[in-house]
Amino acid sequence: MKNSYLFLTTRLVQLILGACFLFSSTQSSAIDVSGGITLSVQQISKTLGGTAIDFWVYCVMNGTGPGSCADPVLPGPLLELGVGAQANITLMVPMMMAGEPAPYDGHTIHFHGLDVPQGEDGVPETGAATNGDTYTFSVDQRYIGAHMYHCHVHTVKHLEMGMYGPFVVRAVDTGGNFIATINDGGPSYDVEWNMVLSTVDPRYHSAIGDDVVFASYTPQYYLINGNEGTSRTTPADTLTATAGATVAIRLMGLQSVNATFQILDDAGSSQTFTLYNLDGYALTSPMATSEIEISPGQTKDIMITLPATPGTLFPEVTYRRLRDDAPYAKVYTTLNFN
Ligand SMILES: [Cu+2]
Repeated sequence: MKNSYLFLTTRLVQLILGACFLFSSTQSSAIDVSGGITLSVQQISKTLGGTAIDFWVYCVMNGTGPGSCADPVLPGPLLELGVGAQANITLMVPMMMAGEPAPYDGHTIHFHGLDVPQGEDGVPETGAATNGDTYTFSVDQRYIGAHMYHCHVHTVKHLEMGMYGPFVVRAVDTGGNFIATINDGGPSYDVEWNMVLSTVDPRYHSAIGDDVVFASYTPQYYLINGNEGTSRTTPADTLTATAGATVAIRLMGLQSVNATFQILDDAGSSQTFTLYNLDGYALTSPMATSEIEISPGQTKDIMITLPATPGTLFPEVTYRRLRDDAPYAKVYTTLNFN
């Protein structure tokens, strides 16, 4: 009886989720890395605050070889992996970086927060190849939730150059199909929204080696999912869901400064949500709160139940200076429900 109820609930969630994804956020569609995926790195120019800045981004390699992708954007593609499945990811490095001594002249993928075998960890100092590699590993149910990946070659430089992206470990049913729960045995949600937090110090983009610039981080641009979002009318990202839906927001801290996350209504009052996972691990007791810190390198998974009547909420991130927590800037997003 319990099993058939669970099955029906799961099936219902899958159907609802399928429908909701039709009008979810601007984020590109997820890639299940158990199917085998070849990533590469491409240089792109992105205009922030009216200034063109070069980035190096992970992207899905197309047919013409390393360094050539169909749609290279910041951040890299959303990668996902079901519990029990094996990731099969190949990184093709287009060329070695001029001006950087070996082994700091190539790239890797480091799966931040996942305990993968050392040979799959993408760290040059422990022997990872930087001229291209294949990453195979699997994950258990402890990891269901938000993680992230980034390059581990001269990380201070390459992270800043945009070499990062979201990684989500999925719960699965007995058939291995993804199910939308926040963590192992946790509540199901209707819609998922991944938010990659990052910051940009343009000086880092032209410096190499041991340049003294790297000793002092001074960001000028503040992003969510690669966009600035400097006001409520120009949000970094927008999600549209159904009134009354439960929304999982997976926050991934790839910025290099402090950050505070809140969800406000039109009147500016902060809404209560529930924190479920910290760094991709389920909390023993989920915590109701209206404000959380996302430290550099940290992930947090939260859920909010939207009001039953149509409206708009405004999730926002305040970026703050590491040294004294002084606010730099807010980045706004919009959550519509109707
Ligand atoms: Cu790199």
